[in-house]
Amino acid sequence: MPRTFPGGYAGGVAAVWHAAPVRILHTSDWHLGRRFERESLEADQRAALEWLAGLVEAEGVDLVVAAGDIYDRALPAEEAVTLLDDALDALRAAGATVVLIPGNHDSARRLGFGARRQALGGVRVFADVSRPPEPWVFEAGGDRVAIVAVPFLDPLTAPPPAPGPDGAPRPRTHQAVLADALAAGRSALEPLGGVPSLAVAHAFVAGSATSDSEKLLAVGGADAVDASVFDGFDYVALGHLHRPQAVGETGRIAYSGSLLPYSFSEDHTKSVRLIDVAGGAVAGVDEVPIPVGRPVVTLEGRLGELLEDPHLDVYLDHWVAVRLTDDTVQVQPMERLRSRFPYAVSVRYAPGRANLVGGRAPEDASLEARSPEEMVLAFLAELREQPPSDVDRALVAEAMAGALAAAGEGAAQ
Ligand SMILES: [Mn+2]
Repeated sequence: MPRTFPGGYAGGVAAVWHAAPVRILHTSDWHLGRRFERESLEADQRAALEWLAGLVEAEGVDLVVAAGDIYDRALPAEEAVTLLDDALDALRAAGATVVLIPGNHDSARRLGFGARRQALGGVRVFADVSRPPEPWVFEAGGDRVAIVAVPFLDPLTAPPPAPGPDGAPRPRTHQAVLADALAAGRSALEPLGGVPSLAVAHAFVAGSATSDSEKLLAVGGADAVDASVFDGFDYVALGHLHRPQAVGETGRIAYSGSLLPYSFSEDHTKSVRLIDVAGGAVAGVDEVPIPVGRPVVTLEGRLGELLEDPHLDVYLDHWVAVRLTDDTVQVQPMERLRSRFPYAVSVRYAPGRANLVGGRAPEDASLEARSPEEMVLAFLAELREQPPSDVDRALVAEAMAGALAAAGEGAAQ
């Protein structure tokens, strides 16, 4: 019986593409070690990676390509390192070779530790940001594909871009350093004589749809690259944007999207891509939904309605963010919401409604008009999701007076 997955995918790809000699799985943005608000995602990430290894085995995947942001942080927690170690073992045991590149969240140096030894064990980590990429030819069942994997290049620390045609220096932008790296990869492909090529990169391609998870690359202008830098490659496996999407209409350049939803703006289905290379060309690309992980939802309404509306039962297993529209401050809203929605992790008052300090709308008090003391109290209230007590007020007043006195002394010196 074929292995079935929710979302309409019934494992039918193998039947259609049975003749395909090289099957590649494109994934990215695992962000191992990431928390959702303050909640651990370790169990969800482990489950998603186990599902991935199961898919590799069921679909006969030869090569898994993870296009950056493997870890969530340059200094990952021990649990995250264990998770990656276990995932790589599971993918290898399922029969795949693995390609990794660091993204902007990873430390290239740390992810690249032991890369030469890892390669002997079937895990290729392309993390050397100091020199142009060299194509690596992967072979399975008589078909070949040349991989040009470019680690995320920070324009400020990567080798400077080559001078322009007029000999003038080019600005240090992500566009320039990535274009140079890919151009080097492209010319190194030429002697291979028409082997199908796959580029791997971590970048924000202009015109793609973002979410709230990608702020570090300064999405929205300076760091965007033009899709033309990927000209000439048969498939481009991208990481960075968390929403699965193709760039342009052919599906040749695509983001697989992240492993799990990592922010409330990611209320779409997560997926991975299967790429088949056969007879010297890309023979097909398919999207496989990821049936693991908690979906996200933002609910807006009055606290009483949110606690009772039976239509909201479908969100009991979601990560829930709440925007309250009550006109008055509610008592312990988070605690009450959690009694119904166990995975509620964020509650705010909708703009223009009661805020948590004294029931005054935020618009009434612009930042300039508020005293430092009010700002600290508002911050405390938001952090703890309850109004400050008299003791809090007294402590803040005392601390402020002390700080102002100290600042006065400092200014006099
Ligand atoms: Mn990224």
